[in-house]
Amino acid sequence: MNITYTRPALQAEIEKVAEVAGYLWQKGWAERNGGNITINITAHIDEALQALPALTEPRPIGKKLPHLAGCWFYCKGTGRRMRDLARDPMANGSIIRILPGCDSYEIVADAPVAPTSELPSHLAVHDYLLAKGSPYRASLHTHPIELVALTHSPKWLQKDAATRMLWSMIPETRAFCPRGLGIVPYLMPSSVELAEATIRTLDEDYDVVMWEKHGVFAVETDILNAFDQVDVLNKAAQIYIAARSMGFEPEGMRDAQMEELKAAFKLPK
Ligand code: 2HA
Ligand code: ZN
Repeated sequence: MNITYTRPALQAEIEKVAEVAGYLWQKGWAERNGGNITINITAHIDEALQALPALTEPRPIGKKLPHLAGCWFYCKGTGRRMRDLARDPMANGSIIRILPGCDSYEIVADAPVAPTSELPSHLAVHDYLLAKGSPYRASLHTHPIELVALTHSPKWLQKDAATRMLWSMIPETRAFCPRGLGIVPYLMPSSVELAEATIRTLDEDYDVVMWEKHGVFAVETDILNAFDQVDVLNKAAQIYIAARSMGFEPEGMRDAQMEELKAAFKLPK
């Protein structure tokens, strides 16, 4: 029995995961088992869930994350495909709870699907978000084609070079991704170094971080909003590439137009 069925708020969060997983697949951003989703669902955990026995023995996280005391997460399963999550998120992911001590977890529902190999990095990001009092509860890693393509040129790896170009392609980009695109130079996937660099870059006040020649990592209040930020940024990259394919360098919005937008939307940067 799927434990979310009788809990509309929790069910709604899981349905958002399925919806976004479908978009990632349709966009070609989620080949094979590419990408990850983790959601902090602690706010939706009731006493009956608290009392559920674990499906597995405690498993080590690999680090101590003190702000995750009492937290629960939905996590994509390791090796699972986004296109399968889209059909059945609870068969291709699982609900885990962090155990007292904050350095281990157990799988509680619906089936003992082992969480993503990126779990320590995702949990470290959630720990960081809670520590700073952020309302963000969703984290998304995916491989958006045009954004990844940009990172193959050193030009777009300079701090905020891609941000300024992307913002200037279409006004919505700055309005809806007001913190722009942080950059993390290439690091080994799943490494501690990559997790640490991601947190450092989020802390420089970005919601979306670009991993050179790999993909993006986005955080937001929920998974739909995390997806939207990446979608808006990637759309701007597509416009840039479309202009280049037509044989010219796009002009971009003028500085005065960008400043006008910043004032009108009261944007942070
Ligand atoms: O887990 O994309 O970088 C699948 C990935 C890891
Ligand atoms: Zn990846």
